[in-house]
Amino acid sequence: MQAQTPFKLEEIIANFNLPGEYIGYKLSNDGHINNTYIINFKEGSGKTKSYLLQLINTNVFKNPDELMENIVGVTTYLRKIVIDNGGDPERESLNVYFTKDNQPYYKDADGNCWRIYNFITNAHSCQTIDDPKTFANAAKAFGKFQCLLADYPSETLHETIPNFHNTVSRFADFEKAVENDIAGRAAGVTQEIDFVLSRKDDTGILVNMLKDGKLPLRVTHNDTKLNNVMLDNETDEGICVIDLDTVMPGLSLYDFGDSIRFGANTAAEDEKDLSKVSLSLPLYREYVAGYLETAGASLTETEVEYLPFSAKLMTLECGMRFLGDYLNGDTYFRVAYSDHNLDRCRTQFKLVEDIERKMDEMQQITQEIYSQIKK
Ligand code: ADP
Ligand code: GN1
Ligand code: MG
Repeated sequence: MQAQTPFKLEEIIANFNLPGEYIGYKLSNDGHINNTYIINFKEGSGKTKSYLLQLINTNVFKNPDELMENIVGVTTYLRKIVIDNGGDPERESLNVYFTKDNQPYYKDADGNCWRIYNFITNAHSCQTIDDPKTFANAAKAFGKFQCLLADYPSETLHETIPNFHNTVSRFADFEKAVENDIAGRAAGVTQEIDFVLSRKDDTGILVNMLKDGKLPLRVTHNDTKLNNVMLDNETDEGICVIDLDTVMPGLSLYDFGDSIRFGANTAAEDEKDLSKVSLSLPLYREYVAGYLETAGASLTETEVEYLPFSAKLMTLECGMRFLGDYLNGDTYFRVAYSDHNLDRCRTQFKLVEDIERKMDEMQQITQEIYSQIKK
């Protein structure tokens, strides 16, 4: 049965130039931000063809014109590379479908902004890792993505969310959320708040290194969750990196760290039983190997040295964001129940503690793999 939607999708879709007859949709809301629908069409040949329809979250992305300008630029650039390399652009790149008015998104009468992408066929995204090789495959895809965008004109990219991974400004936002205590929840979560406050010094480390020219600014994805890469159904290889809303200048360490945060956790991001949450060293190893295989040659030694720390920092940042949103009354991330953001922040903090314990081993694994690659 198809899930309920408050929107008249048929009317929205009619504003795009899609061949065939619209026959229905399926919700695909794995992400926490946009509303995603797989829409199906019956073509003249009788075959069914799917597209990906998304309601852009304009509470998060305040300027949809700039957002889509970035995405059209990046997808056009990547599509050309895929074609030049003899690949299949329908499966290996996201392509934006324009409206009948030649716009990259459609704004309905209520101001909702809708976009349509090609649907990546015979592929899936994962929430958790069953086979460790899958994680290495995701790593290769994200590493390759970063390399493909190495020469992208970064000055043309808009900052779709200002200071997205600026952990110093994230920390300041967090302090403000505690102080304002809009939802009246702060008194119930003092332990979690103290967890963040006691790690203030960590938040300036990468930001300062960037300022001091010790880390290079690159074009990065900035949201490298495992479910933001499509894996081939047969080979399990990472074929297309998706969710390009936050492609902006950033640090390679943001991308690496965020992947570890989500994919090397032995439990789900919102697991209530914290005894299940830990950093899997075998999965960490897989990711480092895959990532360095595709991106290693382009990284500086300092970037490699900070890979383990980035996993801790990105996990802390995400936990701080979940807790901040909980304090603000759940206005940013999609939640399924009232303490969802609180559960999410607790898993992140448990993971931070485990990463702190395992930092030496993570460093050792990283250097071991890096030295093999350098040979
Ligand atoms: P959000 O910004 O909310 O995270 P995503 O763009 O990541 O939204 O999309 C949510 C999910 O929808 C993805 O995790 C993936 O499973 C699926 N998806 C997104 N884009 C495509 C696509 N072009 N083809 C097939 N599946 C997709
Ligand atoms: C959001 O959209 P999604 O679910 O891929 C968020 C990320 C967080 C992540 C936590 C634009 O990612 O920054 O790390 O949730 N995206 C945005 O799961 O804020
Ligand atoms: Mg996503």
